[in-house]
Amino acid sequence: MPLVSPFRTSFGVQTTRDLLLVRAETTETEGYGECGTIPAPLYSSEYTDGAIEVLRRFLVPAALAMPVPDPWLIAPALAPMRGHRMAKSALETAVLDAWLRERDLSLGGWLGAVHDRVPAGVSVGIMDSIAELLDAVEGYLDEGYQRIKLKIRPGWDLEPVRAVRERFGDDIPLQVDANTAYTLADAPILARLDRFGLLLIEQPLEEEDIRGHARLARLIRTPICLDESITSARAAADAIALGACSIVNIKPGRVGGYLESRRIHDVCVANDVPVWCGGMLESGLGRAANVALAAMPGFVLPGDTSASGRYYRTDLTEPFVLTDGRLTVPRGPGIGIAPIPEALDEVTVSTEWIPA
Ligand code: OSB
Ligand code: MG
Repeated sequence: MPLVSPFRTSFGVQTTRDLLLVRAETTETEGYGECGTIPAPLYSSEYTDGAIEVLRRFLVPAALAMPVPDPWLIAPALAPMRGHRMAKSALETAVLDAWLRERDLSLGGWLGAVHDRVPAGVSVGIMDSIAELLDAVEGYLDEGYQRIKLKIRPGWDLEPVRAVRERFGDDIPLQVDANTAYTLADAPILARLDRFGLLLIEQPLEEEDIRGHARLARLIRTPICLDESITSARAAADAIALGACSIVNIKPGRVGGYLESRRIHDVCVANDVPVWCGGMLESGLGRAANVALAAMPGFVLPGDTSASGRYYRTDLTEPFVLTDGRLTVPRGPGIGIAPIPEALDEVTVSTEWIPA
């Protein structure tokens, strides 16, 4: 699926999204799960062809061997296979969607959502120039986005943040995401971001560097939020206990699905740690589920849950639109939304059916 504009991070640029969907069929209904992987293992160790392979060879057969397709039993059934959380999440979500549809329950209601609509933030990629960045941010603010996240990397950090503050003022909720691009030796540079009153800095250091984040937290005033490092509720509990973060980005694919996402939410709420919902440039299918999650009570910061138009000219589903800077939580059964068959056909390059 072509993106409306290239999305550059510290680890690379995406101009399209190579989308992997899992569809679970039952006798009565079907469900969808979207895999968050990108084509290369640059964000995490997972990548799309690897996810296809592990689903085909290991995960789907293990799920099909279950006596009943119970969403609570999927993760335990897949646990012998290490890692591959995005692939597991796609599979679990497809089964969960079908299971909820059979019971006429919405994902939001089942998760414990307390809001009908959720505030939307937007993640703004690294640009070729400050002028281009300011135009992009202006466009998003005009559309009503309630907070801006700037992707940063060494050499694209202080200047873009300063420029956005100078142009749009100190009141716009602003945060940055480094996607692991710094080391502890960069602490003096990161401390210079303190004066800009950022909501948070997301994942400045390596995924596994929990102790480094805890040390950095004592060297800078901007709150540290972890993304890549938080792979489970246990990882979240450890990072919080060690002082490595004071805010958590919950991205369902990264942690293996919505059940684990809910556990992370609960750990964070118990520790007074604010959470927000991250994204992987999902289509309307992944977005629907993310928006349901983001309606839970601990999600007190706007997430990377942007409208369809921020990513795609034509989404796979009815588009998510921004009204007063918010997206509406789907109410229908399951994830509450389904692909438009023609839109799905248009972008489908291959399908594979694994019979029970
Ligand atoms: O780090 O949050 C990230 C996209 C791809 C990989 C990693 C990240 C992102 C985003 C996009 O920031 C968030 C979105 O879906 O809008
Ligand atoms: Mg991030």
